[in-house]
Amino acid sequence: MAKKVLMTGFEPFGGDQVNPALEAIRQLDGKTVEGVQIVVQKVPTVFYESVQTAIEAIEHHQPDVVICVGQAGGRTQITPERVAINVDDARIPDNKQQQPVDTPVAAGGPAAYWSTLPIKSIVRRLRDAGIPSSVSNSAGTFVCNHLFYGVMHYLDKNAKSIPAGFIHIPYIPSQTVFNQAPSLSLDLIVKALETAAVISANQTEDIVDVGGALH
Ligand code: PCA
Repeated sequence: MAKKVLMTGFEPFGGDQVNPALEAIRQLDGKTVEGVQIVVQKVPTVFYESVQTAIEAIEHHQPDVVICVGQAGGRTQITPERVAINVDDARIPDNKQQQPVDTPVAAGGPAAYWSTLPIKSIVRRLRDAGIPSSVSNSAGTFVCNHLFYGVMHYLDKNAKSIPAGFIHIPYIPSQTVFNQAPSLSLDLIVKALETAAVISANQTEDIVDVGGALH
């Protein structure tokens, strides 16, 4: 049977009109690529509700892989995240005006969860395809990290040992017309996410490759 990959994408937030994560996953909805079926779910940029929406989508679709996608404005590359941490510390309010500071995502949960996606393989494959990519060692402390942690915690608590993780993507050009910030075209982002879905569905072991950063 074809492997199924669930991709989630956030609604726009912080005054932005679009979120490239949502724009990109919309283009992948229902697609089958190299025998891998992609299903998608829009999630609100809201603490807790985002996790609830993703959990409902996991229970509905019963995917083999979960990849959450969010915008990291200012980044220059496609960045699979290495780790989710158990803290919310919001620099700006979410889309429901919640702004938690120094509170755990899950009280009593472990400090962190590692991504279980083959992040080094994804980076290597994207680079081979000429797409800028590197591993990120922090998903921040806003709703993206919150969703990443919440999904990993849910999978752990429910003994669902499927690969899951988070990929941050840069702005698309339409968001940077009036401000000096890096962007990648939507086409390239879609290609990158499609590639990440296929690798994650087909590869259980990650490769060993240098992916560290000094800061
Ligand atoms: N990026 C934000 C939340 C939603 C999104 O796309 C973040 O990085 O936390």
